Amino acid sequence: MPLPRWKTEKKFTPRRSDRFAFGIWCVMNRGRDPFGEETRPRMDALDAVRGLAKKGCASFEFHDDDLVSPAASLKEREKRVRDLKRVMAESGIAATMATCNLTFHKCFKDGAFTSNDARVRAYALQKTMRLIDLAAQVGAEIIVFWGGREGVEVEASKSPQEALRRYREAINFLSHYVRQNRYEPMRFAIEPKPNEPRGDLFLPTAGHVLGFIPTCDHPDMLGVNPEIEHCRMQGLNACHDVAQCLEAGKLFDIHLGAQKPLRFDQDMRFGAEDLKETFFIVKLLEDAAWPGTRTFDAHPYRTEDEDGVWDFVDGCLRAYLILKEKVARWNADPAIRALREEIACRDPVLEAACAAFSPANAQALLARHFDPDALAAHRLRYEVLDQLTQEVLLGVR
Ligand code: GLT
Ligand code: MN
Repeated sequence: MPLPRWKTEKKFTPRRSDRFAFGIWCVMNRGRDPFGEETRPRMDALDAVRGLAKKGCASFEFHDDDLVSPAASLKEREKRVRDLKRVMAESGIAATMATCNLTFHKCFKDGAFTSNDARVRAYALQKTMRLIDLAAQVGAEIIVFWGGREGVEVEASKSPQEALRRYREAINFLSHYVRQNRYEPMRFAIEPKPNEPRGDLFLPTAGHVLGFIPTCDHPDMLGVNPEIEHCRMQGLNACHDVAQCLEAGKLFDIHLGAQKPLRFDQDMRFGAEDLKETFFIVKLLEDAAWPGTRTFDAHPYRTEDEDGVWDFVDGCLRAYLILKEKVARWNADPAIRALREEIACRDPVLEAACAAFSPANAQALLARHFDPDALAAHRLRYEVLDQLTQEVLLGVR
């Protein structure tokens, strides 16, 4: 069978300067789900890192347990870290984010930082401090907190206020640990998710995380890691979630993937669903020249074999680069520009008067005559604007 064109095509070939990354757990994913066993063989973390470097990724993200079993001795652990650093140096790939696996072991069945059991909470802190040390060794400057087990099924089992207080205590403890060890500029990003694997998770949306951050000891060190799939699981507009993090200066990391709304966490290839919303997320990041890493957190379909894993990687990377080109096309499109100018309906005098309160501005606005019917008569040609967007995306503009 002839190769798909993109295997040999120069255009849309990822470069390090595109700052792409994957969680290594995405390519190590073996296709297991709650109803079926693995469909792919094991992939070693170091092969995952090598493979991603070969695909043009600038960096990768990882869990402590992806690299080394929690049961490993200190010696085994150190050897693994040395091997990882060698692979990173050889293949020219960096580690940008590290995260502690506080979900898999059964001791975390009722939470880690929010467990009712003080011993579990303490173990979670110990495991995370070790992960932070590991991150510092390999140069990962972002630590993600995804509280996959921080939640409840039985409301009577846990006070939600108490749980949030415990969550805060853990984040505070660990942020002091980073500062004590002079690991700055290391920063933390909390990744919200509404449910799954728990019935309800604490800190379910970006908005909840943004509300939580200022209540912590070192809010400057704290940001958000929004994931498209987690927003869309709730039927929320993922683009608006990302925008709010960006606007607050709190977009520390991002997880890109695809998801049908209001379902279980599907984690599909970036671009596989809702192209228009995905396009606007790429537009947001590119227009803002967001300096962070474009990280994919999704997994190959369970139907893929070990080669299909790399087709999944190619697909995510190409989808981003193609959408980035569409963004440039959309921004430069004369008809779209003219329509947006018409819609903007600028008035420098009024804009200046509204921009900040002063007694004079308030006076000027109170004295001004407005005709609401005339305001309503301004035509907003959104049908055309949206159709033009569709046509850019469909490749006819
Ligand atoms: C897990 C989860 C992701 C988180 C990862 C970080 S692990 O795969 O589904 O959304 O980002 O711990
Ligand atoms: Mn994620």
